[in-house]
Parts: sequence; C-alpha cells; structure tokens
Amino acid sequence: MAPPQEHQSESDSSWDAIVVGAGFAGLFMLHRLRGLGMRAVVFEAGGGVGGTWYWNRYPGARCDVESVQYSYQFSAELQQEWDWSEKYATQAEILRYAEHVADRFDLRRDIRFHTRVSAASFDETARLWRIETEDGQRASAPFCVMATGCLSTTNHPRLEGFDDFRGRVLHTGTWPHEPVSFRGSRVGIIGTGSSAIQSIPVIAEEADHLYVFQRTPNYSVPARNAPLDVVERADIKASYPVLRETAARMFSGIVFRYNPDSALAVSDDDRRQEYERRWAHGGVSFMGAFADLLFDRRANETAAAFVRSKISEIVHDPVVADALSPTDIIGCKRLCVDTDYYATFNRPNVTLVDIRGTAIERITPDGVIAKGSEYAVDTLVLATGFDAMTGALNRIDIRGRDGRRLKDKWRDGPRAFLGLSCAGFPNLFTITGPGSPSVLTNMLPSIEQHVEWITACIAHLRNRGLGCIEATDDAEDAWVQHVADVAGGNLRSQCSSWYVGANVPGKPRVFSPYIGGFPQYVRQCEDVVAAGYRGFALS
Ligand code: N01
Repeated sequence: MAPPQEHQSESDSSWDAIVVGAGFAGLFMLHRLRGLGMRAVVFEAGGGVGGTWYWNRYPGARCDVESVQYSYQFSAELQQEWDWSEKYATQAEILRYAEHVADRFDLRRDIRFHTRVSAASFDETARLWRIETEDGQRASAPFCVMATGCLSTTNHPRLEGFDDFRGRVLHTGTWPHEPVSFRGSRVGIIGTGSSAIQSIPVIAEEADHLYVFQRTPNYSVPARNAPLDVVERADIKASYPVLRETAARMFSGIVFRYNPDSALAVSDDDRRQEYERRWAHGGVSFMGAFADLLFDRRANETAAAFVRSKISEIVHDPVVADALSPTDIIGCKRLCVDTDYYATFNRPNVTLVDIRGTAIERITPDGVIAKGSEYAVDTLVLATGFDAMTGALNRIDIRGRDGRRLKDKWRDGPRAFLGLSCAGFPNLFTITGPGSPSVLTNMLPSIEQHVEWITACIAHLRNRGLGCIEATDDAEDAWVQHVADVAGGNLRSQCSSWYVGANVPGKPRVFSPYIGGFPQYVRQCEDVVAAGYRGFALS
C-alpha cells in the first residue's frame, strides 16, 4: 500500500478524488483512496467525524446492532486494539471509536470540517467534478464519492403555529453538543420511532412531565443490553475472523440465529416458546424466529400478537396498553429495540397522547394542541426521523452530463445501478446509495463492501489508463426493476415507512433499499466486475 501523500495547503483545490461526508463511509473511503496513492479530500458539514454518531446525541442513543458487529473489519489491528464496553454501545462510545479510527489512520488532516457541500457538477470538457461549498470554497477532482449517509437529513414536520412556540425545540437527529437538562421541565415528544423509543425512558427519568405524541404505535423488543466483561472481550477478539466470515453469509450481514422453519408449521406452544426465548435474549434477532415472518402475513401476525401480549403484560393501564399496541405488520417499519420503553408508560409523570387517526392540530406559544386539548410544555422534542436515502443527496445540487440534475432524474424515485452509480453521472459514486442493501443490513460491512468496490474500480481504471466510468441506462433500468421486484415479494414494502418515503410529504413512494440480502447483493457486484464491469461504460 502506498504511503499517504503530503498534505495539501488550504488554497489547493484540485484533487484526485473528493469525498463528501466523514462518517464511517467517508473515513474508510479516504483511507482507501490514500492507499491507491491518490490525493483525496473530505468535506464534512459537522465539526467532527462520525456522521450519524456525531449528530444523534439524544439521551439513550445507542446502536441496536451489537457493537462487535457494528464495527470495521478492514484492519485486524484495529479490531484487536479496540475494546467495546457494552453489548450495544452508546452513541458516545461509537463516536469515540470513529474518532479513534480518524486518529489512528491519520485521517483528519485531509478532512475539511464545518464545510457543507452545496453543489457538485460534472465538467464534461475537463472531465472533472467541480464542487462548491456553502461557504464559497471550490474544489475539483476526476472522482467524487458521496458518503452522505442514509439517515442524515432530518425530517421536520410542518406544524401550524410552530414558529410561535416560546419554549425550547430539539430534534433527535441534530441534538445539541452541550448537556441538555430536563429537570423541572414539561416535555413533549413527537414521534415513536427508534429515536423516540430510546430517548423516552431516559427523558422520563428527569422531566417533571413527559407527553408522548404518538401517531402510529411501533413494535419494540427489549435490548437486554449488558456490559462486556474481560473474558467476553477476549473471546470476541479471538473469534473475529469467524464472526466476520459468518456475517458475510447472513441475509442481513449480522450474525444471529435464524430459524429456517415456518411459523405456521409448528404448534402454538413451540411457537410461543421460540418467541419467549428471543424476547429473553433481546435485540433484532427476534425477527429471525421463523423464516416466513416477513413473507407471509399470517406468520407475521403470530409474532405481532406475541409482542402485543407482552405490551399488555408490561403496561398496567389497559387503555394505554391498547393504544401502544400496533396492529400492522411487525418488522414492516423497522423493528425498534428498547430498554424499558413500555414500562415507562407506568410512570405517573408520563402521558401517552394517542393521536392515531388524527394529527397534531397546532403548536401554540405554550404547548401542543392535539385531540382538542392543549398540553403545556417547556421543551418540544422532535423525534420525527429523516428524509431517508435520498434526502442528503437531493439537498446537494448535483449535475451530471448536459447539466442534468440528479434531483430531476430522481423526481419519481431514485434510480441507480447497484446503488453505487447513476447513468449520466460519470465517476460519481454513492456509498450505500438507494438500490443497495444499506439500511436493511449491518451498515458497517455494507459500507466497507462499497468502499472496497469503488476502490477496486478506480484502481482498474487507472491501471488501464481509463478516465471514466458510468452506469449505462439499460443496466440502471434493469437494476431499478430488480430492486422493485424483490421488494414486491416482501411484506416490508407494504406499510407507510421511511423505507418507501411515506414519512416525507410529497416524496414518491418507492422502496429505496435493496431487500435481496447482503450475500446476494455482493455476488451481483462481484459478477459485474468479473464480467469486465458489465453494465458500465468505460472510456
Ligand atoms: O425516525 P422514524 P427515527 N406528527 O421515521 C412520527 C435508525 N435509528 O429517528 O409512524 C406526528 O422511525 C412518526 O409517526 P408515523 C433506524 O433505522 C437507529 O426514530 O409516521 N408524528 C414516527 O413515529 C430508524 O428506523 C437507531 O405515523 C410524526 C416518528 O415521528 C431510523 O433511524 C436509533 C409526524 C419518526 O420515526 C429512523 O428512526 C435511532 C407528525 N407530523 C434511529 N412526523 C438504533 O440503532 C413524523 N412523526 C437504535
């Protein structure tokens, strides 16, 4: 591997590659580009590395994929030297890990922090991507890699009267860096997705009163988080190669026990026992209880009914338990993982405001009006999620050949080949872009696979004296159709989730991630390469 190149001065604006975003994708991309001997720069809107884990500092934030799996595998040394303290690491620990990686691989010197990219356009004559930032910087490079994240543009619902609110407003996805106290405060939280379900139990412990405005109840399973002791950590380190190899063969890229049986082929007792075991174990492996949970509505309903029975066991007030109980497909929206979420509604200082079938009527200077009543609050927490998959890319004015805007190309939904590249946008790569498994898998291995693919692709071009690679229209059309076909056979495509863009008013309803599974996706990426970059035009 070639040593990193000399650091460029601030005034230099011409690079071999530009990367947008310094989350886990951008950090590893920079490392690999340097490995090719390329001069690369990263533009990052935040003041530090870590992406999602830099911004989402809300109380209770953790990753619900086990830390030992939600971590890089490209460096055996990194794996061996880093100790995870808990089964599910906190946001703060994951951020420390990202910072450690940045320092360990000396990445920061090529990252421009507090620099948001506003435009990227392809200059066909010079065959360069020309980048502009919000603060007026310009840079150019033959290659541009968007490492902008799948859940990085926050969704702010337009609520009448919002600007008149006199209290404090916080969004889980852009949480302040300084400590936030809820002591003595009446808090209203809007939303009951993963971010809300993690933060509600923690906020409830501190706030005078917490009002939870719930439009749609969500299924959640207990995390059963626990510290990792010295012996467990040593075992993990000794078994990393096997763990990673096994994970690569799993549908989700995460190692857990999948039961190949149908939920409908076993007795009621056996089925219940399987769910009980998974509930006791905790985590997203609950959905691995039976093979057909995401393919057969009747099978799915057995798991849904089990979780509802748990909610009514945990929540004392039957009216509240009923309001917290979802009736739709479990796992259709992303399954939530919690610590004491349902039990929090037994606290006297927590009120569930069930706005199912209605909407928040308006925000007043002093609170929230819903279902005809005003709830006075000092702090409003928006746990209202993200403009997922396409939000961060569409926010940048990206223009390809003939000045065509990516946003226009994607007007009826995202179109990309393998989620990596778009026809009409030569030498532009997207890491975990729409049409790739990304959010339906363990993000870290999915990121690494994309970075390795892009790195090998650029090396291929350079080795052959080629300057350009671009997905063909035909390959892109076929891939978009394949992504839709696979989604059509899965229950996950049926509900109004952020996977289909339903949470953002006006967004076209398209199932964005690829739901064919991680191994199947990787095979297709490898086949494309083995066939001489089939589906791409190289020049
Ligand atoms: O966002 P969400 P999130 N009025 O979109 C509600 C990942 N993640 O930030 O369902 C009232 O899931 C909305 O209601 P509804 C994970 O992939 C991972 O929680 O649309 N309510 C919903 O309840 C996750 O799936 C981790 O009816 C409104 C909520 O806001 C993804 O990020 C932790 C509303 C938004 O839920 C997003 O999770 C956190 C309105 N106008 C996040 N608008 C872990 O790894 C929206 N809502 C643990």
